[in-house]
Amino acid sequence: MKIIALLGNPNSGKTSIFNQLTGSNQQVGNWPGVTVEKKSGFYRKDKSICIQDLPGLYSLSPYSLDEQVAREFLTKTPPDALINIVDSTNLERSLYLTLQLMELGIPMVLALNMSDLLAGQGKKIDIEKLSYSLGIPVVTTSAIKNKGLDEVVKVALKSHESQTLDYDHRLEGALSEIGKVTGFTNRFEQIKVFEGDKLLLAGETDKALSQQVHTDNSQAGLSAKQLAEIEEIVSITEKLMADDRESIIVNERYDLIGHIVQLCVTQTETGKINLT
Ligand code: BGO
Repeated sequence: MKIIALLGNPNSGKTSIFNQLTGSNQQVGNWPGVTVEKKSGFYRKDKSICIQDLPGLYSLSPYSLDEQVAREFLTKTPPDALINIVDSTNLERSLYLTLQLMELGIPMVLALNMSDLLAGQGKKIDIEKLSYSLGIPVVTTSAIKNKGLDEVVKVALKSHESQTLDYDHRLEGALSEIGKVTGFTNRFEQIKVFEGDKLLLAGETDKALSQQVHTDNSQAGLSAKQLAEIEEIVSITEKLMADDRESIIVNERYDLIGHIVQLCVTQTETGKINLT
């Protein structure tokens, strides 16, 4: 049985795509211990594929219950592939979650949904450039027109671990040092340690992600000595980059997204609304 997880911002069209892919074949319940709805279902064209819906989210920081549920699922029981559903009329905002999902190292495809609305906005997205600059496959979809949905499942099943996108060399140096100190080879974990993520530093994370995605022997939970070394690495980087740890990561992501959007999105004409 292969498991494909659907992830995206609220209103990206995730529910519409889940319903199209699974039809009436759905199980609805709650995630263990919380009142967050859990929906999964078999792909209607191949019952050996389970589609797991995850709550709509903007980040993988454990601020909201929805984010915690999604993050716990992704790190403790990594699925075979992710479909990241993106509202193509809001590409810039949506890519913030995309970059975080890519850091998990799970095979992933980007579903550029609401593609039917792009022309009305006078916008065009160069799919090849977007795929090339992100290093993951991109499929154009329209849930409302049932377009591209089978293709996105097909591509998800064939996709490989996503490439790593490089940030500023000072941050990359710090992440590499954190990797040496902690033994974490997974980029998601290295970045979370750099950010000072409370769950990860407290050892609440699970080894499953590292063991499934990479064959290293990451340890959850860090010693006082390791924590002190991490604080030194972070403090040096904060001085070098003249910013605080969390802002460094946020700004690096937005810089990268800015470049990608500039490269891939063209304004063909001003979107016009006809009221006649
Ligand atoms: C309403 N194209 C278009 N045009 N619309 C889409 C597409 C697409 O590809 N995909 C989804 N939508 P959810 P989340 C609505 O409900 O799946 C629409 O939060 C309305 N409702 O139909 O719920 C979809 O699960 C009244 O729109 O997203 C839905 O990710 C008027 O996007 C909305 C207009 O989709 C969110 C729209 C009473």
